Amino acid sequence: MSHDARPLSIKSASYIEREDKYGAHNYHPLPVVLERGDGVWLWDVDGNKYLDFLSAYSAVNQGHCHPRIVSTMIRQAQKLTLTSRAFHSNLLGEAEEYIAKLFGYDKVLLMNTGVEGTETAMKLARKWAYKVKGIESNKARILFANNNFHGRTLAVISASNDPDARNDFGPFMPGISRIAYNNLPALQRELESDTDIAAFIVEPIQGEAGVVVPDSNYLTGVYELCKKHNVLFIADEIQTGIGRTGTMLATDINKNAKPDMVILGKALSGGMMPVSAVLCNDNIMMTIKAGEHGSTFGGNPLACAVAMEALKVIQDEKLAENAAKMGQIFRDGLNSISAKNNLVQLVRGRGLLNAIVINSDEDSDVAWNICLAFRDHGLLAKPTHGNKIRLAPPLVINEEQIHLALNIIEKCLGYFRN
Ligand code: IF1
Repeated sequence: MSHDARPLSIKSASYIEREDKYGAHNYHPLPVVLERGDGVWLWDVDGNKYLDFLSAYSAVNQGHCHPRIVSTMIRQAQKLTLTSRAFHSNLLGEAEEYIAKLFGYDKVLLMNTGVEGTETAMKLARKWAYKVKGIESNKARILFANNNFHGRTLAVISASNDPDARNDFGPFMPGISRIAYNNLPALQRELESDTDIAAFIVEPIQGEAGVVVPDSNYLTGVYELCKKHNVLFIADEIQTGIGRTGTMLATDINKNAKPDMVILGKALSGGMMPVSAVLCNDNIMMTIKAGEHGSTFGGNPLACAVAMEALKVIQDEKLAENAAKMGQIFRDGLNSISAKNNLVQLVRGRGLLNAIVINSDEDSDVAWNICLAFRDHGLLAKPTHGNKIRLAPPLVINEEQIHLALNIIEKCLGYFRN
């Protein structure tokens, strides 16, 4: 069976043609042209309304255009947006104190995009390796997990094993190793055999790999092995953080396994603008001296105001708690759909970071066609790595909207039953 996807309207097609003609072809978007967002809802240029089940890859956890964050942004934008760090500003210290105390670290280094957060974490790890751990200069190695995603700069794709992320972008950065994810013996072997390892950078749940949730003891094991071998445990919470998985940070659920360093991004600004942050204690953060790292927009007053409000919204509206509750209802619903339709091979996730694995080859277009059917029934999602469909709505979603989404998902999967 299949679903005859709705043809593009002339209006939508004209927007897409313009992008094709004047823009780089570095994405393959689902054919839908959006122009308005509010909470869990998106509208396209033809007025069609959709439940957003991607949340800009977990950057709009607070919902699209949250009124408190929008008004904070407008107010600050009319006052002072950017000074550069050549001077102090009245908001930087306030934001740094708020964020550092909220997550329980001595200090924070504010940057812009998520990948700048990853790069900053790598530079801090190397500085710490040479200045504190005492690794020989230029010998420090950083460990990553297979099937990781930490961004798209040349240093960070040097850690990737995804051909699409790496092909024809070489040569790559040295000083990087990779091990199997969710495999403590592999980590132990690497740490025992290579004494030049500065850090292990890992996602608490692998997003791009298709929402891969590790065993419940994995991150605690990572913490213990890194502690034993004097290696920094760095958690990339850019996608899993800020309430997405049902706790403020995904690593919060592992008691007594607090990472040495945490990287935040995406929903740190509620989807308003790029804001990223690296959190760690003084023994690591103070290894970078004045003039050794930074960026024009890093820690700008507008970002400081927006980030503080975005974090207050998550707490005031108890969005992490809602993610845990709605996520459980959602997974229960997906599992009951899976029991009736063998097209859904697997349901996995935590909080409102979930995915279904479709019973098809990775290179088949079934998942894509299912997402086209979702679109035609008022829900937006996109496949990741072929046969997995990530389902991650804003954390403001309510139970009625969860059931609406489940009805759409069940109906559309029914068109493609094996
Ligand atoms: C794209 C997905 C991809 C991230 C983690 C760092 C970054 C990301 C765990 C970098 C960014 C985005 C990037 C976007 C699609 C999306 C993504 F995993 F979320 F689905 F690509 F894998 N760490 N993830 O998820 O943050 O520099 O983008 O602000 O590049 O297509 P960024």
